[in-house]
Amino acid sequence: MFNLILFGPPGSGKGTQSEKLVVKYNLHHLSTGDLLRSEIYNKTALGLEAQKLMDKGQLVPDEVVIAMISSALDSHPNSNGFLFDGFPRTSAQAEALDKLLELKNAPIAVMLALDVSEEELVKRLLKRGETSGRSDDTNDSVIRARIIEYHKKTAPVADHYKKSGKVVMVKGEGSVNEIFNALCKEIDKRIHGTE
Ligand code: B4P
Repeated sequence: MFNLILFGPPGSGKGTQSEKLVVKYNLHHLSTGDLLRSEIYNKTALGLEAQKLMDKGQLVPDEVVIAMISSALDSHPNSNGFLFDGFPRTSAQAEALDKLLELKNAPIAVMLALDVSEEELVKRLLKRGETSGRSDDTNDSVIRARIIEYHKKTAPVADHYKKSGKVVMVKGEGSVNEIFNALCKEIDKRIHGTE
């Protein structure tokens, strides 16, 4: 089982790259953002609560997303591996994930961290907001709040994995294919021992 985390600030391209990586490496895509948006779409109690926080650019409580990930892992016992997209986003989520994967004897192999400037992030998200219907993408101040939340609570997650030498920074600006190729190079090194 090959497990990896695609990491980076809001709008860095995690979702975009994940879609391509899961096809190439036959991994199961676990995006907490997508799982939460599906709860919102289905108007569940969890979705209604999550929407209030997401609309302010804030994170959803750890216990909610940890429970979602735990049940998603249980539903795919024979998976070839998981690509975690947008999770873990806090140190508590990282610790919980390590414990869940310990039970499967399949720790995180690598954290690939997309590096993108703040101006580019805001530009991308406002552009997506024009067509996505995502309420957290249409307002400049909500986007900035998400980036502040990222620096405060999410950036320390990389320190957690740096301790075990698992973090690789990848340039997240350029064409989608250029970035995809750079990510594949890092994955191939770990899967096949080649580039
Ligand atoms: P997420 O759904 O995780 O999404 P994101 O951070 O907004 O974006 P992502 O990095 O995936 O960017 P994308 O590829 O789409 O989070 C949304 C919210 O959910 C959070 O704010 C939080 O409230 C909540 N949440 C989620 N997970 C949580 C957790 N674990 N704990 C607590 N709360 C949680 O790309 C963005 C745009 O850029 C797209 O329009 C794309 O087309 C464009 N783009 C991508 N690559 C590009 C490139 N190379 N060049 C130009 N444009 C590019």
